[in-house]
Amino acid sequence: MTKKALITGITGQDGSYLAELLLGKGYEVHGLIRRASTFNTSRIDHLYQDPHDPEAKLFLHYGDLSDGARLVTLLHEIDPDEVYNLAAQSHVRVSFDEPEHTGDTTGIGAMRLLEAVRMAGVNCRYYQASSSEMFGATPPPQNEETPFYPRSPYGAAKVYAYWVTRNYREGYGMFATNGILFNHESPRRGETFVTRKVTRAVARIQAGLDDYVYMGNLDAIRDWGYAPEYVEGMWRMLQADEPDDFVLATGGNFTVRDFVVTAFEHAGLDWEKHVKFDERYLRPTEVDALIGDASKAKDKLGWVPKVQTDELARIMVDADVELLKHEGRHWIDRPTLEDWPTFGTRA
Ligand code: NAP
Ligand code: G4F
Repeated sequence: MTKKALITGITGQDGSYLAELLLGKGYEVHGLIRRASTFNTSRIDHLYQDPHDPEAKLFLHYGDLSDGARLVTLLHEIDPDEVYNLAAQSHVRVSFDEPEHTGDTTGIGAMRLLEAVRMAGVNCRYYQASSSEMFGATPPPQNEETPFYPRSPYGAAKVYAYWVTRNYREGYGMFATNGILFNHESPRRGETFVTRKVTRAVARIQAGLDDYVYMGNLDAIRDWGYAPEYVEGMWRMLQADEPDDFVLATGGNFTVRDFVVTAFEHAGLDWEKHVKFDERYLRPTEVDALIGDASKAKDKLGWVPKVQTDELARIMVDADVELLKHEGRHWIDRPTLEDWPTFGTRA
């Protein structure tokens, strides 16, 4: 029988790759999308299927993690076998500007969805998109046993979502799993996360559209992997015999500066001529170092990432150079992040 999956956050980076993966495996995929004044489906437009086609396998539904009643109705109607909760206000810097909204969607939103599963009486497996940001100030290497010490409203909200997921597992016997994912990127990464900001800037500078990119803390260490591999790990977690919690990471150790150097060198550019410091990108509290130990996922799920951070940087630069060629006029007309005025902070 065809399996059904519901993905919240289907319009985001991970949601789009996960939808692709599940459609490829023959799933019927349902995605939760927010109503917006402009279309927000650009990452999944290539997956479009005519809903009147009897063979159609991808369906989108309006909804929001802030609207619990809507979630109950949808779960009742869809009756999914697997639910992937990927929706969140996912930007750490922005969470300092919007702490209440971040807590409401990234934290309490997970509880609303779990409670909706329970209230709708659906027998499904649940995946929670937990984050290495929960480790925050606890030094690396970090694994499933590492204590949490979140350093942002986002990290704190994810800790709440993590524990409520465990609580529904232990309290109601739900198959509810936390994937504790370290940073993962791709050409579909949002343009204000640091990797994409850098690779997009490299493409623009190489094309002569910009001279500089302005950045914050270059000393932070991150463990950056390749998003398509990580969504495959999410799926593996829900195929396991038992619900559990798993770290996904490469174990790599790259500073933001290392990523910058790799990306600029790949395009034949000297980064020191083009990267400037802007203190508005600094955060009130920083997470200095995240380096994951994914041994448990390797042992129990057979999950092993292949793409390391240097290759990832090159993949993303190549993709942004190509994008600029094909969407040249759009990129030229579109303001860069630095063009927009802000009060005090920048994302
Ligand atoms: P992303 O690109 O920012 O996508 C976030 C998705 O959530 C978008 O589809 C967004 O919809 C949706 N969303 C936001 N608020 C919502 C709400 N109130 N109700 C319903 N949908 C809402 O994030 P991502 O990188 O794909 O990450 C996926 C998940 O993994 C997130 O929960 C993130 O916090 C977590 N995570 C990510 C990483 C990483 O490195 N990428 C690492 C660890 C954990 P719109 O398109 O309408 O904005
Ligand atoms: O790319 P970032 O904004 O990602 P961050 O804060 O690590 O969060 C991402 O990964 C988490 C997993 O660990 C996810 F849960 C979360 O949803 C998100 O996907 O920043 C990475 C580092 C930070 O240390 C930041 O201070 O880059 C530093 N940085 C330096 N200059 C910058 C900039 N970050 C951004 N966004 N923009 C800059 O100009």
